[in-house]
Amino acid sequence: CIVKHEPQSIERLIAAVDRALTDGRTTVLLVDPNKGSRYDLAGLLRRQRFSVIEASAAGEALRLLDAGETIDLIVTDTELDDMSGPALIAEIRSRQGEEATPVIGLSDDGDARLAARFLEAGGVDFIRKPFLEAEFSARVGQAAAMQKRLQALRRLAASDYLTNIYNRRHFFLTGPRLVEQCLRRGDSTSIAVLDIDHFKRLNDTYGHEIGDIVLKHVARRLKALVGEEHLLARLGGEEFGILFNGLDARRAYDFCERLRVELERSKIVADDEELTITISIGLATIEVAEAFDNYLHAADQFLYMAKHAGRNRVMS
Ligand code: GH3
Ligand code: MG
Ligand code: MG
Ligand code: MG
Repeated sequence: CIVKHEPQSIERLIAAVDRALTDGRTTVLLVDPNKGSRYDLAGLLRRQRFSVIEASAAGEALRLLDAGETIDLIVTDTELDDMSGPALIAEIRSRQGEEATPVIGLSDDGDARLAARFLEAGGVDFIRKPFLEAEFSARVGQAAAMQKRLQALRRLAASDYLTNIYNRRHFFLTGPRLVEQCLRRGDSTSIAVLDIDHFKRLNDTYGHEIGDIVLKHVARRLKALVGEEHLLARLGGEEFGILFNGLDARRAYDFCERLRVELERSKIVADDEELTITISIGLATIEVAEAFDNYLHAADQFLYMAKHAGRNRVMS
């Protein structure tokens, strides 16, 4: 395969970061047991055009995080009734791991060692009360901008540059965790490997650029059909992977069969050509915990069988 995308991919990279930086508002979770001070701080944050969610204690803050609220940054008083600032950070980190939401601490306590303790625990900044509004806004603004940049880079690291769906790296990083979750709740699950039939012939006939358009089309259709519930990625070349979030063998098979038929029917317009493609799918069901590679290997073997049986079919 000839790689022709280098200059374009750098532009895409910059554009994606820019988009992420301007896209959507930043949501701040404000934790303060004191109603009056919470009201003032929320006012300051809203003036900075942040969306603000309020909590009066650490427990409430953790519940909001557990509930999956979108929270980009946490601003917390470090003397909460139910937990210290450093303890709250430790709790957040144990739940969210490396990608934990950044936390800024606030305190009116005179103890000079507090800032060091808070920052050592993993806080990104510490602001002593009373503070100048301009300084508060500048510090919070900077932390929020940094977090947005980090989120944009994480998104980029997880996405395939041609098709914009998840890449192989993301599939292998998050797949094992999803399998573990499924098995822990007592569900079996399935993994599918999809491969476009005779794609080399399509490239040879219409050219690599048209091949790319077809790949993007297939990825877009798959994304629309698979949705957010299951994990879809481009594994490489003209090959895609789906890890089903707890679909058993029967339901996964029906799902794959539907994908196959949808793609077979789908008309792809590229330049003046109207093209159609077919895909072959290998599907393996996961019932017991094993190395993630083994699941993929099993699905690959079924894919191989599907190809040999004449392509444009699902084998499991
Ligand atoms: P089969 O039905 O057995 O899967 O045959 P195939 O031709 O699809 O499979 P093969 O593995 O022989 O060829 C895959 C082709 O995919 C070869 C390669 O040039 C092409 N390819 C891989 N990545 C890209 C890409 O990013 N863009 C384009 N246009 N083609 C690509
Ligand atoms: Mg206080
Ligand atoms: Mg192929
Ligand atoms: Mg292939």
